[in-house]
Amino acid sequence: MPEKKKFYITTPIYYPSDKLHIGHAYSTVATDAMARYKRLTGCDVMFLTGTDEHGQKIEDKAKAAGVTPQQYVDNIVDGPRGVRDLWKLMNISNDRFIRTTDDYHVAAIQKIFKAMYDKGDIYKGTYQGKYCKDCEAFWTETQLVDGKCPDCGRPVQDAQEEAYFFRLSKYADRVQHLLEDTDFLEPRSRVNEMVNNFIKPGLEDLCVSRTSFKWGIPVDFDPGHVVYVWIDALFNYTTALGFMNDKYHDFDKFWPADVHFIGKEIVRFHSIIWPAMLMSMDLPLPKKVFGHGWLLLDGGKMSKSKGNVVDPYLLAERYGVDALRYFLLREFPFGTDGNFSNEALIGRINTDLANDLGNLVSRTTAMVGKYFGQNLPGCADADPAMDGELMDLARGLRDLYEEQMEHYAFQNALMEIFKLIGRANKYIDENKPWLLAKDEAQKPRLARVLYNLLECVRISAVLLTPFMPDTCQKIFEQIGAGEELRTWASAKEWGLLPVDAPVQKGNGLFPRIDMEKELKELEEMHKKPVEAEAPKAEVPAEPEYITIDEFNKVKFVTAKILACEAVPKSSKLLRFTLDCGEGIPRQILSGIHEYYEPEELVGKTVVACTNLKPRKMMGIMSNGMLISAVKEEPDGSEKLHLIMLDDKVPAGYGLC
Ligand code: ME8
Repeated sequence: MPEKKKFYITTPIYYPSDKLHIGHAYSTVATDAMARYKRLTGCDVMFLTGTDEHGQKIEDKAKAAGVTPQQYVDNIVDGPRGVRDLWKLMNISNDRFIRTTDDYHVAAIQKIFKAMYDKGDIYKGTYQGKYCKDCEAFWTETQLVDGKCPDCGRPVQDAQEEAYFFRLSKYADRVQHLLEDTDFLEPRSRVNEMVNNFIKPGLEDLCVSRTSFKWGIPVDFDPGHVVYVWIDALFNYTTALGFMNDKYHDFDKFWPADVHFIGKEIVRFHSIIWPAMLMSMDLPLPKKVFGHGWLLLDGGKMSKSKGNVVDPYLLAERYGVDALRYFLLREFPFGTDGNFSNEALIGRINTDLANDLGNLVSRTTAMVGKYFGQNLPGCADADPAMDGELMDLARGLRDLYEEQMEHYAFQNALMEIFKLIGRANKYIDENKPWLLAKDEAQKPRLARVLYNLLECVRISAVLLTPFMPDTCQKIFEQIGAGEELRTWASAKEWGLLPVDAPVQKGNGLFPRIDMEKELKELEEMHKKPVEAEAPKAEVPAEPEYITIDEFNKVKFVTAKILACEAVPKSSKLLRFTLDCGEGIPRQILSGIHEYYEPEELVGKTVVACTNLKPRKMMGIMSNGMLISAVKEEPDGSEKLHLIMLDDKVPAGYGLC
């Protein structure tokens, strides 16, 4: 068997500084469709996604929430309705998920940083410039737009600190050649922007460490510095395969990546900085970087801080995952921006999915059932005049689709499929099966018409699978197409469905939505804050702190056990006579008999709290409490160890 072609594709790794929105889902759904398409064509695919978890923004957010940065990101990544849940819901078929806080990645980044430093490509200097906290990006004066961050338009801060720099300038010529003379970066329109705005004015060396915050990967040979986000983030594409670590072992198999899908605002990092860093590490470059457009809301970028985000959970739960996946990739050309609106989404569901695809499947399967029961009988031969155009269209579809998919033109690929679906619906009207059914002599022709429709449905469904996996599964079940009729090869072959395949009409695939009513309901919902729609993921509650004065109120002293005996009639209590350095012995009762025999404790030095209010137990006064280490087991039982000190510690010392 010839070896399968490898295909390595990545999404950007997401900042878990807030819940993800539909713009994030756009990148991931596109990557998923591409990965599924490549698997369909027989490739050995590696699809990587993950989260980019370091940086000041996350440190700040965690602080505001009263939790550690690790707790903060853990909750957004793994908590309820977090990143992983969202990808599961959206049917994302990633093979791997990297978190930049994963130990193997952290250690690998330290090695990579050191290797670039040893090579002389990273050096120490002083950073002076402008910093955008939201984008975690440094800018020079000339790059600012109206004095503000050129990416997000927010104010920037002056920044000056000792920092490490990457010698980006050294690689300027090679990167320019890569961009101008190869098709490394797509769409092509982004090349000019990169060359004219960033390379031609002179590439400046890049600040790659920070000392002003702690939440990052420490530079292990210079404490106080943490690796600044882009080395940490970009090399995820290699560490997740096992580069500079032993966690995985498929770097040689999958690197270089076939394509990185990314949003347009991070094209600069991926098409200039990333290749330069790989050059520095003497690693092969990815074959392609594709910078897709943004989903806009009211003409502006979605962002949590603008409060104009759209919740993908809400949309998927309301309209179905496949409808949402289809809409995202059908409505907007992948390379350019598109305006998201509920009207457009509902419109697509009603026209393409309910009217065209849904109707074709339900009419065809219903007619087979109505006129023939579950199976077609033998069919008349195809009639070139009536059937030829439809059959040619179906036979030629896979090639047209492939051409578009190979260029990441999801919209066009879907349009090709829907041309066949539209043609098939028209074919029903032209052939009027309901009239054929009235004439017994026309039954073989009727069977042929329905068979042709089933084949169109089958071929369309094979090619739609990367976009709407669950729906296509249902379609295959309804038309009785087994696994071998769902393959890439089968999508080019007309006439593979057995004539007597068991056809079964199922439930409608996409119910029509009453646009007016739906828009009204959405409007009502949007009056509420966005968070109200989805239960807020639980951020661990802020710990209840006590002040130092409160702590100092508790008096702990070292105590020597002078005598110890069991309390009569109690299975738990032991009576201790203690030297607490007070001149006269102190009596304390403690419920630890099930853990210790009295005689083994005499002479030991322990810790007692001596200002706990005295209380009587079994009629005997207890003047304090002995301190133990206690652990509650999952079955409700406890493990307990009396805290014992070195016998050399004298009695009566306070603890601080
Ligand atoms: O940029 N429309 O993370 P991120 C389309 N951690 N795409 C959008 C979008 C929108 N409205 N909003 C966001 C980062 N995106 C870095 C990546 S990769 C080594 C490090 C896209 O969570 C955005 O363009 O801010 C980007 O590609 C992705 O979501 C992650 O954005």
